[in-house]
Amino acid sequence: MMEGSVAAPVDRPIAAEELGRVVEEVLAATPVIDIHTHLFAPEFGGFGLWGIDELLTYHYLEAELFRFSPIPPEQYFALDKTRQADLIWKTLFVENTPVSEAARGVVAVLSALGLDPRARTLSPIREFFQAQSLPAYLPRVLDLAGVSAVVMTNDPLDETETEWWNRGIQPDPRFHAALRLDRILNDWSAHCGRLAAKGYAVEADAGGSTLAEVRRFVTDWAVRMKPVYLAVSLPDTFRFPAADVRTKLLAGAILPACRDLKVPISLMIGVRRQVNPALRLAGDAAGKADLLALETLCREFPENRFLVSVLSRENQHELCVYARKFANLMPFGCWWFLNNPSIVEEITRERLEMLGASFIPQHSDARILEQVIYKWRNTRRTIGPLLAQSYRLLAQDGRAVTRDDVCRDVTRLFRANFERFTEG
Ligand code: HDL
Ligand code: ZN
Repeated sequence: MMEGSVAAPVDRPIAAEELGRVVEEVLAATPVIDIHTHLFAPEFGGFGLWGIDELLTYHYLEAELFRFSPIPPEQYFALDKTRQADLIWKTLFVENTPVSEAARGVVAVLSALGLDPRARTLSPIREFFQAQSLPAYLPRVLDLAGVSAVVMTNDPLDETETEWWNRGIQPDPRFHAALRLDRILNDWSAHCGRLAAKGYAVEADAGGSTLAEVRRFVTDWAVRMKPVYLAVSLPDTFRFPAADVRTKLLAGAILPACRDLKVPISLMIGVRRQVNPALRLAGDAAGKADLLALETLCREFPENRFLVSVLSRENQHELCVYARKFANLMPFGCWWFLNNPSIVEEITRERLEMLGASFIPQHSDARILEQVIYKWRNTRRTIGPLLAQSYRLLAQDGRAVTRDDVCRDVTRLFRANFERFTEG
């Protein structure tokens, strides 16, 4: 509760001039479910990234480094993590002003942890992180971010990750699995041999018993991971149906597996992978997709649920239109290059106008633990005024809202829509 504010009775209409404050209070008091991240539960050992060196070598900041520094990428990547972080700190935070979204995010994290974002060197900051112990530090970070649950990204064909699963680990209950299918759906020819080597009778052309065996592989991993959804990122060139293996596998194995498992599939559409391979993880870009594929999937597979994010700003409005046509389509997040206040504002306003509170506004996509602090602070700071403005317009049109209304809507947007869409 903000100092000096008196909580209005929950059923009293909120005066227009109080709306901003009440929405801000309710957002601050409502822990969110972060439905797509690259975080790992602490039980995955070193897989879970945290601390200043990881924060600074985030691929968003690496891309920005190469715009300011003449260092060739291959020379940068040859440095060790500490030297990489030192160079990024000096270049983006000391020699220049950290005004970009990703750079300002590191400043926000340091401030939230009581550290000096104007430090000339990283030594004092490193000392703080070296003094942290994850069991006590992780809940502190999630509390600072107002995050109660996190969905990971789990790849059943990543040998280092599967080693952890094969040890029978039980992830911290705040961390949920999402079974990621990129290698199967986007690069079948390179990975079908690995399924065959694991005893699944699959073929390069997806013929024979491939569809049943891919379904068995996914089901076997779902038993271990207990995923809240299956997921795949898809290129801007994605078409469905098409005369390709992806169509066969999606229609004949993955979507049936989702129906068996009673989970949605998350489609993240519009990524152009490795447009500049020299930048490694920072080398991906975005492209406008043809969402006719999504229209076909939602219509032809009414028993499946589609959790969808699109990477191109130009695809956002049509995603809203499709969400009005298909109740089995749940738009979510302002993904990756869209997660900037100017674009989050535009996307969220059109979603509120076209969908009411029936969508999932945001996910963090965090790769490093502390990023949830700034990504969720930004989300609350950007979306709060938009929600308040929707209520202001509603009041002007004759229906004031109460604190109860605000609590119900914020809970639906940041928790209940996801919980309902993913319940079996
Ligand atoms: O494919 C994805 O899940 C993307 O989110 C990529 O991981 C991307 O590199 C990313 O981290 N975006 O925020
Ligand atoms: Zn991601």
